[in-house]
Amino acid sequence: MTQKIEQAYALAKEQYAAIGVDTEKAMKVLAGIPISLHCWQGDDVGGFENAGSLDGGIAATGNYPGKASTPAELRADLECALSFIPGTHRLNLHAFYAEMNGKKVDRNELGPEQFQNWFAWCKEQGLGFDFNPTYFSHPKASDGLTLSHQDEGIRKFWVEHGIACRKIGEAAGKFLGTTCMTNFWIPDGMKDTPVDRLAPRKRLEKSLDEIFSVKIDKNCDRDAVESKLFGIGCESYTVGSHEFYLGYATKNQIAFTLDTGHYHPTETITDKISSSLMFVPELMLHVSRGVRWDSDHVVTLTDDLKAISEEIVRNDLFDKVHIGLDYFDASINRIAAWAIGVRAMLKSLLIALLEPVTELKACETSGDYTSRLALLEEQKSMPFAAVWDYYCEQKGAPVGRAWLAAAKKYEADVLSERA
Ligand SMILES: [Mn+2]
Repeated sequence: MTQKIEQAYALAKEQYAAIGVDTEKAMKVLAGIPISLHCWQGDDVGGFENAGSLDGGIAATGNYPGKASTPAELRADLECALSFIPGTHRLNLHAFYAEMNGKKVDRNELGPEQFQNWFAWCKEQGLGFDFNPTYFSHPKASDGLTLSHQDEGIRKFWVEHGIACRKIGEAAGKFLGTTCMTNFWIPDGMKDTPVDRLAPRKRLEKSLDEIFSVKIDKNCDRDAVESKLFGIGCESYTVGSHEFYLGYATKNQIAFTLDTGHYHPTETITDKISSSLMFVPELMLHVSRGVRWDSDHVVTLTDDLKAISEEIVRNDLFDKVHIGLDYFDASINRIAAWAIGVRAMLKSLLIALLEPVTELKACETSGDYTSRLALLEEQKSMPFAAVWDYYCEQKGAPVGRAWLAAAKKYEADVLSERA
């Protein structure tokens, strides 16, 4: 521990103690919050099926050299990113990152055997495992419809994929001893105004009912459903809209996923956290940063991000809110993209954990909105960075900008050697 970091922390600790905030406790809570690290930032949502280009209304822009193209490369890159991130976290994997070992296994036939290397790697790295069925970049999804498809054969195929994925999640949860969150997002929608908005939604409900009717161990795997506003090529209608899935999750008491990029450009998810949790048992967050649209920019320490963390911390929702990231920027070093996003997420949580919540709530309860506003404003210039640096140092993660030089070195030594 360098002396300067210790001295800065000691001063910050005193300053926070003076307003009734325990920095040691804040760091202890932070260390217990895992962030689910999305594998798909590492290869621009490519997957390992070599099925062709990315579709499903999502797009990664940029062509930065050195992206991972094998499971071994992706895991090595994740290990590099994780070395820049303090704490113990989770892997969020999509089904099309399966390892076939020379066999041809279609998505409806996937099983835990195609994910053994991922499971073992998570165990070795001390990571939890979250999972996602992949309802895009596949010939049977080429017309933009999957679980809501009018063709019974195609719909059934995707139902089978969903069931297979829940079993994979269950196997992962059992193997790793930590519950897997399996998140369902489908791209289904239409480019132009549909005549019948109802029938596809009825088919989607039927498909989900069929998928979730298969019994799995809830201690090992739990289901989450993710809504969306629109995608590229399906601007006019999305079958799995916000209202559809909030209703479905409420009716069936499963987790609801809030993706920060899946709402209107001026709409944030902050206020949806407490209101959804009135009626659904838990939430999965897909934290992203949309710029003008669902552009999936790297998460940074914005006011929006801080507001999300404040909601979680002020209401003590650590057991009910699962935090995952969901973005993909192909225009910069992909490992740096992970490090920047996860570090920003953790910083926002720490900032929230360093708030004098009891005092702020007392101001509000007593109607002293002057003090509420004044204290929130003063809070912004408290020395959270000294606590963050100390936390990183304690956890053996790089302090401040130090990680960037290590990322550049990995780029020069490893990424630049890739075809
Ligand atoms: Mn998402």
